[in-house]
Amino acid sequence: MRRVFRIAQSAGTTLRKRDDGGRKKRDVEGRKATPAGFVAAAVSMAVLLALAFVCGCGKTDDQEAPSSKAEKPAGGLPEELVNHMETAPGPGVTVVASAEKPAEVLPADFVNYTESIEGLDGTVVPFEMIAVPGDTFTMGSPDSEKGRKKDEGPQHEVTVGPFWIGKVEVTWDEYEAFAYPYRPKGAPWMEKYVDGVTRPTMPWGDSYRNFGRDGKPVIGMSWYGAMVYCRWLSRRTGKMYRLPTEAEWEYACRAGAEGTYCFGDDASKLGEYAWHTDNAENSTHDVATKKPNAWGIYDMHGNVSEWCLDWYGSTHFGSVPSGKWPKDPQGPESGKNHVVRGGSWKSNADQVRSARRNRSSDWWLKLDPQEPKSHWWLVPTDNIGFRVVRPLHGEEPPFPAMSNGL
Ligand SMILES: [Ca+2]
Repeated sequence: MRRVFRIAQSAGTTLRKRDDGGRKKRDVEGRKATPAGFVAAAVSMAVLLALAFVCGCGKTDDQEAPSSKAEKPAGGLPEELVNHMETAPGPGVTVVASAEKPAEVLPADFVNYTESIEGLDGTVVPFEMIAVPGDTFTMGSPDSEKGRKKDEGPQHEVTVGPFWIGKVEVTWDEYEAFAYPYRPKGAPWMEKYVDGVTRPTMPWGDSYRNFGRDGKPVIGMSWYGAMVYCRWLSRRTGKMYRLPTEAEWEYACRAGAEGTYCFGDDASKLGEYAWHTDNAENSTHDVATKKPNAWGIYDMHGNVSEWCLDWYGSTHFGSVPSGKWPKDPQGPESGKNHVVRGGSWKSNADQVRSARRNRSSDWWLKLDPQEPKSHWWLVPTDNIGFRVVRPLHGEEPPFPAMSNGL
C-alpha cells in the first residue's frame, strides 16, 4: 500500500545587513515560519501519524514549528570563514513510501536554510537552499509529448537521494564574490583573500551583456567555471556544494509533476512561471520574479539554462534496462559536452519543458578571440548559468581537469 504524507509547508526568511562596517558580522532577523502541516491522501490518520513519527516530522498545524536554529557548520574553519546559517521549515514535498521502499528517515535539520557569503567590498550576499527529500520519479518524456526530442527517452524510473537545491539561479552577486574578491584598491589583499582556490580571469568583453547585474543570474561561465565555483563555495562554507546531476535537476524541476511543465501541460500558463522568448524581450531577468514550482524553486523553466554535473549522452536514457538504474544515476563516464537544462530567455515553449535536454557545443568556443581560448568564459553563452545543490549524502566530485570549458 502506498502511503502519502506532506512533511512541511513553506516559510519565509528576511535578512538585514548590519551596518557596522564589519565584514564578519551577519545579522538575521524577522524570520517568519509557517507551522508544518500534513495532508493525508487516501490513508487513515493512524497510519499517517505513525509514519510521520517515524520520520521525525510529526508536527501539526497546532504545534510549534520545528526549531529554527541549526548548529554552526563544522569543519574546523577559521571564524571568518564560517558563515551564518539560518534555517526554516522544509518545502511542501510529498514523500511516497511503500512496503518495498520505506521512506528515508531524514535528520531533523533537513530543512530549508539561508546562508550568507561575503560579497564584493564586504557586502553580505545571502542565498537560500530548498530541502528536497529524495524519491523515485519518471525521468524523460513520453513519445506523445509536444516538442519532444528523441534523446528524452525512453522514460525510465530513477531514484534520487535527498538534497538541497538553490531556490534561484546563482546570481552575479554570488559568482563575483568568488571571481573577483580582490580587486586592487591598495589593500593588502594577499593576506586576507588568498585561499588556494583558482579563480577566473576577467572575461573578454562585457560580462553582463547589457542585461544588468544586480538581481540577475550570472551568465557566460564555462562548465569548468561553474564547477570551481562550487568547490570554492564548499571551502567557504564548510558544506559540500556541487552542480546538480541531470536526474536531480529534472526531479527538482518537476516538483512532483509528470506533465510537460512543473505546472502541467497547459503552455498558455508558461508566462506565469518562465522567462522565455515570448516575454523576456531579449534579456535575462531578475531571479524569482515569476511563480515558483510546487516546491518553492524558481526559474527552473527559462531565464538562464543551467549546467548539470553530467556528461551528455544522446542515447544514455536507453543504456540501462528498465528497472536496473542505480540510485542517484549520472550520465556517461566520459564525454565531450556537458548537459544544460531548462532552456532560457532565448528558448521557445518547447525548449523549456521539464524533460528537454541540451548540451554544450563546440561553436561556443569559436567567438573567443583569445588563444588559447578561455576555460572560464564562453563568449556566446549569454543564456547559460547554473544553480547549486548540496546532497545529504555522497562525496564531492573530483576537481575538474582544466578543460575547454564545455
Ligand atoms: Ca533556469
